[in-house]
Amino acid sequence: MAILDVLSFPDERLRTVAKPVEEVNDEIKQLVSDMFETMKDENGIGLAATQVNRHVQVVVMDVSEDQNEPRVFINPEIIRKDGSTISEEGCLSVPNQFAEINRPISCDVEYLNYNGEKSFLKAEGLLATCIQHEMDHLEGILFIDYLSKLKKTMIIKKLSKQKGKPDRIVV
Ligand code: GNR
Ligand code: NI
Repeated sequence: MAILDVLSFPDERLRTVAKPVEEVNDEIKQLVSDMFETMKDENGIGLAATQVNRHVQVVVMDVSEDQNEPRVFINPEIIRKDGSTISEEGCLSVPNQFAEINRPISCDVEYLNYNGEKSFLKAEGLLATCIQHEMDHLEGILFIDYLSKLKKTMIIKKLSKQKGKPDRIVV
């Protein structure tokens, strides 16, 4: 078990597109276990492998109140999405910044589970929002990419103050 470093914006490695997992072997299982440990340590409800600089299609999540419903999604694909809802999102890679984001309210996901078996999930509400947020990471997309230029610039300014770095970031 190990706690991994989480990349934060504007790290370009967050823009990497993840590759599908070929086989759910011990190496992937180790990554899943380290990702759960990292997610809990950071008090997150989800984590994509991209965020820990591993560019494979692996997502871990636990959106339950008591943090006792761990979920693993390997090679997830959204096969249906419906409706729309606005909810507040945050991201461990964009620390302490939150914004209202519009996404489909429900979706169906096909994926491999921890045992490498083909699985299916009907998701709505927070579960649907979170799986879409995580799957975006696997494609190099961050929630702030959906914001207007003005809102994105505001968040970037706050982030650079927070780090005390005179980063000049062009959106
Ligand atoms: O911990 C997290 N909370 C959260 C809240 C609303 C919508 C999405 C999320 S995911 C985030 C953890 C994270 O950054 N996952 O990539
Ligand atoms: Ni995130």
